[in-house]
Amino acid sequence: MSAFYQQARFLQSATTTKTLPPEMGFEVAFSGRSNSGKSSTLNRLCQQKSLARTSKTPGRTQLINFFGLPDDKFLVDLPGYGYAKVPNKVKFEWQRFIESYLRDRITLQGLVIVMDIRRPMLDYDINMLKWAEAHQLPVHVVLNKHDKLKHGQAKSALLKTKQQLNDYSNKCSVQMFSALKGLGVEDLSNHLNKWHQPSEKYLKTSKTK
Ligand SMILES: Nc1nc2c(ncn2[C@@H]2O[C@H](COP(=O)(O)OP(=O)(O)OP(=O)(O)O)[C@@H](O)[C@H]2O)c(=O)[nH]1
Ligand SMILES: [Mg+2]
Repeated sequence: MSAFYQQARFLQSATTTKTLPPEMGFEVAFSGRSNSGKSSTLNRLCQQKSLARTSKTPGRTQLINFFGLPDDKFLVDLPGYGYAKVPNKVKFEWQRFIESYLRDRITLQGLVIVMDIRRPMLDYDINMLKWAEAHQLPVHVVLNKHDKLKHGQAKSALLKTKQQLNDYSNKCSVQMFSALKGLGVEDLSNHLNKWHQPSEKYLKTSKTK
């Protein structure tokens, strides 16, 4: 179990570009459909029950939440798209804000897309993957709620998703996970460790700044 991620602490929330923390170090963002278990995955990774707020009500995370780790490393919990009970105008504003964060944030090293293993690769997930491919941002897909399926079904969901990810030209990987049972934490932390290092994109951009 990685003791490194247990040191995560809530840093700040952002609702607009102006309230984002300064760009420094390396960060990894967790995205995915509402209710897929992004916040639960973060909590399990960091072995803290209530680091990120989770809820049975989809749309609970309505802000971009930043969590700090030692050595200027960060984890970011993004709001899920889709279900939030807010007016369309507000939804549109969030969407623009999240898109600008994903597009412009030079410290962003990779995107974790959390999916419910029973319903992986839905429209929104595909849009995120296409977007990440267009920006050549590495993606790690976490098939969460593994505990909800029998082993054989989970295995075939993993294989199918792996095949689908071959269609994308950016670096994509996939694993099974259960935030509830704590399965797959080691794989996830090993993967994130690779991303918490300077990427070519970061080195190029920081040279031109
Ligand atoms: N069975 C099972 N339930 C899970 C698992 N992970 C999360 N859940 C449940 O799924 C629901 C949503 O979890 P959250 O972590 O709040 O999901 P989220 O993706 O952060 O949701 P938003 O912030 O609304 O976008 C909660 O009721 C969790 O308890 C898991 O691995 N297994
Ligand atoms: Mg959440």
